Amino acid sequence: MQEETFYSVRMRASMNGAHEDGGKHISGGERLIPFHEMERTVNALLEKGLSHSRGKPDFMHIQFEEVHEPIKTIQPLPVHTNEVSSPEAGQKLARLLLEREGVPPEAIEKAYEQIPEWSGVRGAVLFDIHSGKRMDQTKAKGVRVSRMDWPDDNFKKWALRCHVPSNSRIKEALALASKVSRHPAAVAELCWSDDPDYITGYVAGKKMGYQRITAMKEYGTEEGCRIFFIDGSKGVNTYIHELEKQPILIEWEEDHDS
Ligand code: PML
Ligand code: MG
Repeated sequence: MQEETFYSVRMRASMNGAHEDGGKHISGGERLIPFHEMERTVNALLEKGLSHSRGKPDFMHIQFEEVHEPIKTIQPLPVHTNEVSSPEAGQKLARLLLEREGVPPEAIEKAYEQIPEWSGVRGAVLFDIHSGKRMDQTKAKGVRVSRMDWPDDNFKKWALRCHVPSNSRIKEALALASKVSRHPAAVAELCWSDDPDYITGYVAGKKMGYQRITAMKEYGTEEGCRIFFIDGSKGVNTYIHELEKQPILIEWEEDHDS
């Protein structure tokens, strides 16, 4: 039984005004922590938003709130890193992995046609693999997956064991992908960063785990992507509610790794 009270801490930073006033998205962050870590966490999120390769923000919002829902603890998805020689090779592999995870080729094609117009969406786009249509109504905001975290000491142990760089970007991306993939409506996720200095992305799903791909775009570009391919017949609204509200902590146990 969970004894300690946890808090969801969220940050978003933008330039040329707030997001809702058309400002450019710079950075966001989601944490789930006990109260004694509040000061350190708020400072870390402040630092994250202030020192960003997408630019210097002139708007930042940091908020915390007590979480009343019981926290679920889950394993991180298994990780594999695919080295590719170019973004073209990376994108080709990403399409193949999406198909292997169960996304029909026509749906992949339709989604890719719309990726350029979704590159400014701050959160995730939910895309139905049956109708080939976007399901969420969140426009430029996107769906913001929140209330998840991976305590650092456990993450560091995992990173050492799995030969993955121990940085917070990977920690946050894998925590998110692990949360996103567990719901019955989730089929696969496709993601690469909107940061100009980071080109590794991933495809994730229940069967294949978290498949990192070392080049998904050219350095210097600020067009990112986060699409959740979903089975639209399996309760999209409850899925969105879970993504936003269900508190999740990642805790790796060595025995779970095959
Ligand atoms: C992001 O920076 O917004 C997403 C990063 C995804 C890839 C992280 C990794 O596994 O290297
Ligand atoms: Mg970013």
